[in-house]
Amino acid sequence: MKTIEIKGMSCQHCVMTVTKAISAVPGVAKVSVSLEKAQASFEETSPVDLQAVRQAVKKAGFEAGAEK
Ligand SMILES: [Cu+2]
Repeated sequence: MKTIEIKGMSCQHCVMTVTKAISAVPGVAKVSVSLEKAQASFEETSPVDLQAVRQAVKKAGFEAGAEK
């Protein structure tokens, strides 16, 4: 499982948006986003390009920080 920091989320709607965005990245499964911890965790069914995850988060209007 991988976990990355997500900046800019303020409500459950943001959580939904980030969850959807990360879920669409190839190889990603079981996305779990925490508003309190400001992070997103996911499983990999195949190696995931973290840059693609960051890009997807950015496109959705948020910022992905460091991997935890
Ligand atoms: Cu929100």
